[in-house]
Order: sequence, then C-alpha cells, then structure tokens
Amino acid sequence: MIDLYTWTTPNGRKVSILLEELGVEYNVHSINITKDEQFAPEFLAIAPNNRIPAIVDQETNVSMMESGAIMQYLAEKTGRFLSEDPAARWKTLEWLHWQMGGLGPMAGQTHHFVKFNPGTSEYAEQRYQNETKRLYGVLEKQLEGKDYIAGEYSIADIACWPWVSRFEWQGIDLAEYTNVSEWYKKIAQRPAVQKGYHIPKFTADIPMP
Ligand SMILES: N[C@@H](CCC(=O)N[C@@H](CS)C(=O)NCC(=O)O)C(=O)O
Repeated sequence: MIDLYTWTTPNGRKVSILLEELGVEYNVHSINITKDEQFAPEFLAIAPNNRIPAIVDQETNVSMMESGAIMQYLAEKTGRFLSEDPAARWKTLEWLHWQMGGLGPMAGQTHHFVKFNPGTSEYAEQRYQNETKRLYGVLEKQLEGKDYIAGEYSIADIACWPWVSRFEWQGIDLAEYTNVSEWYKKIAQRPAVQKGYHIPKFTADIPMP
C-alpha cells in the first residue's frame, strides 16, 4: 500500500494519475498548501522540502519527496511506463528531467506572474511566458510524427501532461501547437487521467482546448 500526500496541483496530479494508471492501492492524504499544511512537522518528516507530492511505501518503508523521483520509483517497482529497452528508457528519463527542470518550474513561475500577479513585474511576466512558449515549441517538435513523447505512453507523458493542462493559466493557445494539442486531448480521455486529476478532490473539469 502506498500513502500519497498531495494537493490539486500539477506536481500532485502527476503522481495520482500514475497511481491510477498502475491500478495500485493507495491512501490519499490531503495536504492543503493554501493553509500551510505542508509545514506541519509530520509532513516535513516525510517531505523535508515542504512541497507536495510525497509518498510512503508501506511495503518497503521507503518515503520519498520530489515527483520525478517518485514517478521513477513507482515505474521501476511495477515495471510499467518506463521501458526496459535502454534507448527508450533513457529517452523517457531525459524528458522526465526536462519536465522537472524546465516545463514545471517555468510554467509555475508563469502562473505566479502572469495569472496571479500581473503588473508586478513586466520583466518576469515576459521572461517566464516566453520561456514557457519556447518549451511548448520544444515539446511540439518532439511530438512530431509520434503519439507519445518517448514513443510509447510513459512517465514522461504523465509528468508533462498536468502542466499542459494549465495552458489557460499560462496564456498558451494550444491551437498554435497542434501536436501538443492532439497529444493532450488523447491523454485527457484516459480513464486513469480523468480519475487521477481529481485527487485529492474535484476542483473543476479537465480544461479542454
Ligand atoms: N520539484 C518538486 C516541486 C514540488 C512543488 O513545487 N510543489 C508545490 C505544489 S505544485 C508545493 O507543494 N508548494 C507548496 C509551497 O509553495 O509552499 C516536485 O516536483 O515534487
């Protein structure tokens, strides 16, 4: 059994969607980051960086923060969504890290400056929105002629998809990125995505372009 500590954000949804895809049993612990629950000592003991998501695997006693590491751990534990073929495996990990170091942090800053605090820093708005657009362009190119980022549906897709689901917050017109748009809509139809998106609670329907 896995304990999942999460909230209704892209990083949290990455793990709840993966757990739904895997069909493994898990307990959901809601950590309301708008009420500073991520600073509670019990949570910090599991996630010292005071960020969701985090997991505890009761079977192995492993506790883990950082969504990318959690996804790799779960994929390796179950042998799913991370190919054993070296070329496909490294391609998947390359794009998982691209999301962790690029798409997530940059889009996250775009949410802060463009969606929630417009007018506070023109430089930051332009810097992060331009970088987010550049990253969508990179993803668009990677998806050319492919159904999924690393060929087969993998943890790279599951990591990137919840960030793209915030395209409206980022001021992104998905019509300008046809490969990303098709990929996004296809993944949105998966039952595990439709369930995992609404963990730990329903906020709104999955945004559709
Ligand atoms: N690199 C971390 C980032 C996690 C992260 O930034 N989580 C946000 C929600 S998406 C959070 O917990 N924020 C709480 C805070 O800012 O105090 C990961 O991928 O797990």
